[in-house]
Amino acid sequence: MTALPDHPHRRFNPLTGEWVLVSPQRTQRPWQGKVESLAAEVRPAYDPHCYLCPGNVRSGGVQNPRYEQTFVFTNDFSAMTPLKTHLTIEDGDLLRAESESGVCRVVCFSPRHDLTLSEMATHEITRVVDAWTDEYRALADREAIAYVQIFENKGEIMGCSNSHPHGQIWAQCTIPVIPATEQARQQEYRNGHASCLLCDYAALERRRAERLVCSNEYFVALVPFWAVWPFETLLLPLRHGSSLLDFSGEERAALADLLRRLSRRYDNLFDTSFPYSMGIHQSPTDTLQHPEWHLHFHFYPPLLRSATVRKFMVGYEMLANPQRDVSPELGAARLRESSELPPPSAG
Ligand code: H2U
Ligand code: ZN
Repeated sequence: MTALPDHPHRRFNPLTGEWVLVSPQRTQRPWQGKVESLAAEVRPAYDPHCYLCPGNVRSGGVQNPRYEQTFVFTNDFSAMTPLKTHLTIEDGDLLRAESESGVCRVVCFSPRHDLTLSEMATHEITRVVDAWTDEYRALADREAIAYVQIFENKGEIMGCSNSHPHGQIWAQCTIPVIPATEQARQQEYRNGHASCLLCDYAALERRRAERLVCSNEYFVALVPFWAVWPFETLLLPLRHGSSLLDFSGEERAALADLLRRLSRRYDNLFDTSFPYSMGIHQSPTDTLQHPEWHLHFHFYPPLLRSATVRKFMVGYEMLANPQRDVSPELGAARLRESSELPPPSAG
């Protein structure tokens, strides 16, 4: 492959089949727009008003146990609920709707109100990975669940409603749009190449080493060639596995190690508790086998050039396709330079 262009070009995302416009010459444009306020608040280890802290009463009236590690409960305001009656509306090809059923869970990462994943010890993050694995297994066993989406919204600007370290799980009876697209692309690649898309991609990125951020014996974090968000990363296992269930305890501990190291790099990049939405893509839990699926995590952080300037998906991006200024290679270099030491803000 020839050198990457330093003029406007578009890049292909093989996981979604979509394109992103890259405009590397545009990073110097002046910014007089919105400036985010991410002032570090001082948080107590226990907050009597937090609905996720141990022993507190949630807004629905249920009391949390005095949990000491991770704690998982069914969301009191679930976006999907178990099915009562299935309804379908079909008025020709233009008006279509159907019931969607599911289960929503909340995963408290730690009893400590003042921590984030980056400030937790590896063995504590391993418990979070184990909780995700147990939840995935239990939900997969339910007949009515075809897909389990595990995710975390971190920081107010990503819509997180509470600063207690937590994530969510939405499990449902159909495969939602983005995983379904990734599934079709992975299947198509497997049919055409007799190999796995993300196994091949991880090997290629390790050879080229332009977009790697950090790695260990079992997992690698990199900025994908087709990244849309300024400091977007993809974290994936080096060996093939379709879901968390395919990985051993030792591998899950290695995953926790890399999650901690990557999130510390994020915090140190702009010296702030770095906001993002992250989530796990893995095999659907329908009745089929899914050898085409390669487990991976997407991190989508909105910050653009400092703790106070964020990316907005507006204008051309709402109407045409995503666009970025900072090249993925530059994003990866910045994350590589960022330290893995505990962030100075860590309490
Ligand atoms: P977010 O901060 O990512 O929105 O997650 C918090 C979730 O916690 C949210 O989905 C749930 C909300 O419905 N929740 C409860 O289940 N019980 C409560 O008492 C408050 C919030
Ligand atoms: Zn709390």
